[in-house]
Amino acid sequence: MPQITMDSTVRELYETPVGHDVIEKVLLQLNLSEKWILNPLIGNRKIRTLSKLTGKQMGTEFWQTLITLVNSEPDVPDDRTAEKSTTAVKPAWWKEAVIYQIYPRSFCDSNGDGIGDLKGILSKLDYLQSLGIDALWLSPIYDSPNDDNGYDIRDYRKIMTEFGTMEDFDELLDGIHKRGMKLIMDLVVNHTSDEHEWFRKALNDPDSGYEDYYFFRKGKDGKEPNNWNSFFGGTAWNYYPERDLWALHLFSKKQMDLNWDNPKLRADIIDMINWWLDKGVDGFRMDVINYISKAEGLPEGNETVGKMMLFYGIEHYYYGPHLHEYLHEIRKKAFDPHNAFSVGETPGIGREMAKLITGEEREELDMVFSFDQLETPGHIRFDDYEYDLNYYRDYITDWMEHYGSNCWMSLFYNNHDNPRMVSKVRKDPSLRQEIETLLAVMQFTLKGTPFVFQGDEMGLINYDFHSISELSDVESRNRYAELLESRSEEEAFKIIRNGTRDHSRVLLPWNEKAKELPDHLRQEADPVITELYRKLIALRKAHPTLIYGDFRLLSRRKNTFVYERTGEESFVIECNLSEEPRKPVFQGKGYTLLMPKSAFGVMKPYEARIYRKLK
Ligand code: TEU
Ligand code: CA
Repeated sequence: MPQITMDSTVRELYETPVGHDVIEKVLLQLNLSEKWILNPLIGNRKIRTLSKLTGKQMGTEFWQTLITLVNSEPDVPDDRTAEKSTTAVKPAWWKEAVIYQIYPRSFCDSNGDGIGDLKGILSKLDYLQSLGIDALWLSPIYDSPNDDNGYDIRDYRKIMTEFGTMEDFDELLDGIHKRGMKLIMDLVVNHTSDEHEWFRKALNDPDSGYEDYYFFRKGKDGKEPNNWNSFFGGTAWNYYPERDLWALHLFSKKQMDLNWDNPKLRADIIDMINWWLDKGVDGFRMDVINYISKAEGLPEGNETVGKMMLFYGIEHYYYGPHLHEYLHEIRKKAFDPHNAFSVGETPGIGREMAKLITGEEREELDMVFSFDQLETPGHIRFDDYEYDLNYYRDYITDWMEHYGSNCWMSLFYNNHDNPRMVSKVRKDPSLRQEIETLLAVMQFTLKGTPFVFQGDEMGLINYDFHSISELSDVESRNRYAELLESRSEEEAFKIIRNGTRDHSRVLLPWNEKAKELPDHLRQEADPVITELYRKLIALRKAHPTLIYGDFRLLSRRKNTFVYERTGEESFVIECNLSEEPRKPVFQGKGYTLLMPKSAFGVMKPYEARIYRKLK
């Protein structure tokens, strides 16, 4: 790939994988469309000229920082998009599967202590199997002091006491496999708990050999080694006076980043992964896996990038210099020998970078979660706004059309880090069922693997939290404390309530203890939505065209999303993306309407129709 310089044009920058994704991210932040770059007036300008034009606001360093990041990636994706390649999609179980994410702490409590546990999950395996679920992804169940609900691991080979024992785990794994399902564990190896043995040894004994498992650094003029800040507020550095050293933590003060440049650390991690795979685990979801390689010397974060992304230094660790090398190493030394599945959580990674991580010829990860579909342009999770589904249509169509046959998408709206999409689309729950039906129809008929988050199939919505005391999430509590420096309690709480991760973490309704919660924290499971999920999952399984079939957009008129899936069969799906009834675009001639039964004429608010071509 040609090196980009200040004399390259914006268009040349945009044609590089990292350049494409970064510019897309900037346009997203600034709520500008791609036309801006494609317009020759901008596209043909030299970067040097643009840096002069934007000098004051963005500073010349910004462009140099960007060029360094772009040139750090020598490869370009092997582009197997429809127009460039006829290679068929290689079949795989995880492409045909429907995966269900469980957040153990709030899923099912078997012993009445109000905390979900492994025996609780075991008791719900028949329910999950009857839904048509093929694999379970468990958020962390390892020994942890729970500063971040298990994403701060103290011992990778021990089950968290509150969740049960290793015997409970073995019984659960056996129960899952006996029902022909698979188990995906959560791999949290960007950081460990500060109570992990490695960190304690590193801190207490400089000659333990574990200091270099982390990022211990001398301060600068008595201050932090650099200006990086934490995702959970404040600086990303802890100071340890007993050693007169600082240590890096991109997340909470008790989640210490691991130094993946240390080959001994990588060997220990790979041993641990193989230990679980030898036990029969079928794969891993890999937590913030794109952050594991940090730029040499942990350089200062660029001011403009920090302001724009709210996180200083992110350009030095979200797509680091050795990321591909380390992902390839894990693949070769752990996943391939066990034919294990891998999906990476990769916040900030765009479409082209995702291809370089998941292209099957790259031998790195099978899939990634990209998160740009979760908020509409110019918004963040804590903003008070309603999600415009026209953006989701354009986002998903872009990936459907450009994410080649050698890559495979993950399809999800919810997880344990976000409020529920149905409530983002419309706060007032009066059309809840219609919106949930629309979201499910798209999730199970678009091309990719659906990830259902616990409660999606129950029709759950966001919670009307009344006060900060009802929230336990470390990110929400830290952010609330920060907001109080400049706002009233009421204002601060309103902002936190918009985006708190606790919306997706309340004890599920089938738990006895959930019935003791105050009314505003209780919801009932909706059997209509559960039956809908059962039907859609069965439909997808019965028709391989809905899995491997080609995708083609038929209409993207305002508030309209019509697409077809073709292969052995042909399906057309028409979606009304708004609460305004409207005439259908697709007439359905020569097709039979599968869902909803008896729908015809004007489409109701958020209505979605599935047609199958008659033989
Ligand atoms: O999340 C990583 C991540 O970047 C975010 O989604 C994050 O939760 C938050 O939105 C920061 O802005 C993963 C896990 O999914 C999350 O639960 C953990 O808290 C985090 O990593 C640290 O392990
Ligand atoms: Ca329990």
